[in-house]
Amino acid sequence: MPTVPTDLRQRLERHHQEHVLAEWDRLDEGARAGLLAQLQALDLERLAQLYAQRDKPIDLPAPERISPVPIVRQGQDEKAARSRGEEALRQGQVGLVLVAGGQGSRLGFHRPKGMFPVTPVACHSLFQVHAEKALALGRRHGKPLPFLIMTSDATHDETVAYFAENGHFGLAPADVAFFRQGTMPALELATGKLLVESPGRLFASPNGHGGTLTALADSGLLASMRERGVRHLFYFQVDNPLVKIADPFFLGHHLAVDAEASSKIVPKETPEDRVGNLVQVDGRCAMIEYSDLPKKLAEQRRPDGELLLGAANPAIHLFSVEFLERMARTATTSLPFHVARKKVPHLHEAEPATENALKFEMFVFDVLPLAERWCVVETSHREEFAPLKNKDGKDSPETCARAQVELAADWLAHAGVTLPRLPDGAPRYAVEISPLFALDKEELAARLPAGTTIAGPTFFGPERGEGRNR
Ligand code: UD2
Repeated sequence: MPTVPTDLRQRLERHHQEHVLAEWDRLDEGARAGLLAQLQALDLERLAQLYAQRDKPIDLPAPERISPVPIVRQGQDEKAARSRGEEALRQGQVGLVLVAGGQGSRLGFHRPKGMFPVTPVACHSLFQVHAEKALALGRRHGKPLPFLIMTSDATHDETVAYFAENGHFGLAPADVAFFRQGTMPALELATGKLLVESPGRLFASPNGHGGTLTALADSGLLASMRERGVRHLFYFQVDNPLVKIADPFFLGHHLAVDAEASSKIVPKETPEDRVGNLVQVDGRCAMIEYSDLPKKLAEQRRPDGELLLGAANPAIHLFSVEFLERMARTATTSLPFHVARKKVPHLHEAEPATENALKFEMFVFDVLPLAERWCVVETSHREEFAPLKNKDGKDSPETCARAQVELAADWLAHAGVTLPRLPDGAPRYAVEISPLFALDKEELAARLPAGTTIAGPTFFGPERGEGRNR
């Protein structure tokens, strides 16, 4: 039977955490081994520090150090950027990193969020949309893109099984890799004590999307990307079906300045938008969460009426592999943990009425100021950002489906096809364009059969290479 090493017991006592061993004598061999592994991975010093600083406001730079980021506008150097990006895709220099460790709890969907049926006609899942874009992009440039999917303990097994059951949506299984992010324990808000989920098991939750850095390196995937000749990784979130995966225009601008980290932004609509703000601090790119941006700064406007700090974060980035390697070596010590107060049910409190715990997460955008060279490229909500977050209202399945139909309507209009509308302006029928039918409006225009009209809910899918009324 495993025993508790003396030095571990002493460390726990020194940090007043010995209660985690209360059930030790009643645990079987497997449970003891599991608990020991959890305890040995803990950095009790750092947890104590995080608890001590729980009320400390985030260290914001003085307002005079914060300025707008320079932005590459849509269409800027379009042709040159696009062809540079396409060349990198043809050379197989680009890989994809999808972060899918979060669960759809705000959405009321108790499976990996990527499995949510998001598309307006065929009800394809977020995972299918992303995978088919990757497939189509690889086919277009004659080089498959490695597709790396970050999962968490909560989403891993189901995600892996889902891809396998669906034949990896046409991708070669060897091009798809799943890697699991790390976890962080939670502390009791009132006492700073580690929370115990069940006898022999600490409560732990995913360590935030900042965990991508160490998880990519620890899984060996970063090294295998380098061996494969991949030099840049396109990073995106699972919840946005509109994302233009490895957009050649974005890639081209990133490559033109030999950037280590690049980000897309969308114009902020109001000062109160609940999105991160991309800003410049001392000449470096940085993100300030909406909750941390002082109201006065958030409300400042330029002479033309636009918000001065109006660059919102749709969470779309490009990172050079070299930069990620450097970050992975230093990230665990240089990335801050963000603290959130949450209700966490645990062994001694099954249904907390109020926030009873502190959870800690790292955020991937905290690496942005560490990039020596960077660029920021503009996109729009309409073309590229319709995140699925909530059950109802803003960013819900309904708004997300509508955004997909509106984008399809724009592409159809480009091809000379009008989507009929109701008197209030809403589309009369839902329309969906599979990435395997067309990846962009130019491809749609080239593929649409002459005389196409929309007379019912319509899915332009890959099956017969033509639109199909449903
Ligand atoms: C994020 C950004 C916000 C805004 C918005 C755009 C943060 C803190 N804020 O808000 O500034 O740009 O996105 O949509 O990120 N994930 C993991 N592991 C984790 C936590 C999250 O993989 O431990 C993934 C999750 O599956 C999702 C993404 O990261 O794909 C974003 O997570 P979120 O929905 O919690 O982010 P949100 O809406 O707070």
